[in-house]
Amino acid sequence: MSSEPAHALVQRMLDGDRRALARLFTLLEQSAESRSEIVKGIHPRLSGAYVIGVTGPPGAGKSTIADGLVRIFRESDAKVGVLAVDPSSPFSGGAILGDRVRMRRHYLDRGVFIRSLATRGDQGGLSRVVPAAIRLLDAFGMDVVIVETVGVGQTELEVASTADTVVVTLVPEAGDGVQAMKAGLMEIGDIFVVNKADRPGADRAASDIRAALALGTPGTDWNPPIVMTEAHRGKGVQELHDKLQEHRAILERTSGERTSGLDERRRHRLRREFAAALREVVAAEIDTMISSDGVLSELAARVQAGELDPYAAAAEAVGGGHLVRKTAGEEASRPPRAHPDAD
Ligand SMILES: Nc1nc2c(ncn2[C@@H]2O[C@H](COP(=O)(O)OP(=O)(O)OP(=O)(O)O)[C@@H](O)[C@H]2O)c(=O)[nH]1
Ligand SMILES: [Mg+2]
Repeated sequence: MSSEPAHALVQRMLDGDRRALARLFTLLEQSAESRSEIVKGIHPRLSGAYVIGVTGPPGAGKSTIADGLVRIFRESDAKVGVLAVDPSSPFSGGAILGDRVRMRRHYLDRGVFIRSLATRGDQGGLSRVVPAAIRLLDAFGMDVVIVETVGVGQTELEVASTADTVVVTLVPEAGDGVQAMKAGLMEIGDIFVVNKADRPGADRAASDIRAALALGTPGTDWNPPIVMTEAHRGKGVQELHDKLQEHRAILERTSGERTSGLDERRRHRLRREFAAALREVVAAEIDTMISSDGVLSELAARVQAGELDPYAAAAEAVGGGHLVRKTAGEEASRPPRAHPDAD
């Protein structure tokens, strides 16, 4: 049963089977092959779920906020998927347990699906797995997908910034705002949250954020709002939800011939997804070609013999068009290429 093929699982998932959905997530994380098969299989069933990114420093309350948002979205019957990327940050080791406790509350609710993705240490993992996971939840019928990522590191920021609406969560602790600026969080936020507003310094944090935002040059008709929350008590989360809806409405607005901001963001996301898929496919192709007879293994041998440095060899492989695996027929019918060193 564990070896049920991906396409069969996809069929069951599309019929609403949650266990099939869970299995598909495991496959997505496991291999590039099944990832491509799954993404292909669900493609006709995508319906453009709204993607909300929740990012910020470790322990800021992102999961608590996501949980509060789920509750509010469910009141209007919207189906919600949550992806928690690397929830077990070393800074708040209790998070996994916390996530599990919260998860239990939504466990019997068929309109909610929460999944943790472990991609830590795998630089490309995030950009490959997260978009595919969003697609999976979309195909399952989720109206909204919340993606929680820790706002540290370039890859995390890039993943977060491809959401339709990005919520940056900060806390009143001294210096947090400055760190956020350094980490590049100020640039990607559509909505800022000062969580743990029950702690001293919340107003100060909000005015720091306001000041930092004023330095930027957004040049749009959206002025990122700052929402104060005490997420552990559910306070302020409704206001955050309302701001999310407002931002979405503005993004969906089109004026004249101009494409909507939403289309623009999604095009950006699709281009990134394409680039990630391409890198994945090309990398696999290189591994195949280099370990079988052909120009790449010859170049590898020359590097091994010290005749060429690895970069010169790579440049020759690309420049010579050797990354295209040719069939026997093609090889025969093409005129021989001039050797790049010939002149
Ligand atoms: N005092 C206070 N504590 C809060 C508030 N919101 C969340 N917490 C607590 O802060 C801790 C961390 O919350 P999480 O929601 O797990 O934070 P997170 O940002 O998801 O953490 P990581 O995923 O590990 O980065 C938990 O113990 C929460 O109960 C708040 O508004 N005030
Ligand atoms: Mg968390």
